[in-house]
Amino acid sequence: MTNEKIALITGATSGIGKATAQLFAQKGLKLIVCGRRKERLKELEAELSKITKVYTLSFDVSQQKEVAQSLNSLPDEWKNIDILVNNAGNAHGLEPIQLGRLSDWEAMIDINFKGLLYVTQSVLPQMIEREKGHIINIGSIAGKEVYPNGNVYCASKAAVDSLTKGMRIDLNPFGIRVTQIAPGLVETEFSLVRFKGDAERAQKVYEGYEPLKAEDIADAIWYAVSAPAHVQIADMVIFPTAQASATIVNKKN
Ligand code: NDP
Ligand code: 8X3
Repeated sequence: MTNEKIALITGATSGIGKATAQLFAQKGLKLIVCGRRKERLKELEAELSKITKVYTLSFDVSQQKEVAQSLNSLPDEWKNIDILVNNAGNAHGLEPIQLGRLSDWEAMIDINFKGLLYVTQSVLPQMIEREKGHIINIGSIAGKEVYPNGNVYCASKAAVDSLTKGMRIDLNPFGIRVTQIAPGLVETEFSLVRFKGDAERAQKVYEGYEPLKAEDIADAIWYAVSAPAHVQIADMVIFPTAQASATIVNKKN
């Protein structure tokens, strides 16, 4: 892969998105790294610009106007995005439906699903015009199996699962590849966000077994991105070895 390719990664300030940005930089891709936390974007830019060209964009994926304005503001030399990694997202809360908070539900629908659509809508026209491009949507095992108290998060990821299939069908005439990566348990800031900063509760999610690392998912994304042009990885489910389904994890304590 040449360093002419440009990848845009949402949610690059942490976890899977950050590890993907670091791997893509090592592989020589030019990077547009996105997230809301500007300080973290600056730190990432300082780190990665030693090895590749980096452009930072700070926006909230759930705000359609902000998304469109940010992406329209890209200088001409950054506009032709070859690889879009729709990664930004989180779970907010883990409660039975009758105890769920409206603000959490809206955050998950607006960020995980509508945000992915907003970013895709802004990036797609140039891919369609050039009849090339690759979109990677980060779904989840939660989008394929529902687990107790997962309700709205699972639904938001099931929406990503369906949307990925729909995008693949509609973009087929344009030679644009569409991939879903659906991880199981990955140790990132995910649980810290889900439990609203309760670090002790978040840590417990990853105890008693070896969870995936963000780098494991970055490797899978790279596999899909670097496959020959005639190969389209449609969907990849990735578990830690200790995990067998959304609800079965072989914990040793
Ligand atoms: P992290 O919490 O570590 O990272 C989430 C990223 O998303 C951050 O960079 C955050 O950046 C960004 N983000 C969140 N909300 C917004 C927003 N409104 N606008 C813009 N960016 C936003 O979690 P992960 O790395 O684990 O999560 C990445 C993706 O992987 C998510 O879609 C998640 O659902 C999915 N996933 C995670 C799994 C896991 O077990 N960890 C398993 C399966 C899927 P910032 O706060 O700076 O905006
Ligand atoms: C993240 C994995 O199982 O916590 O999507 O939903 S899980």
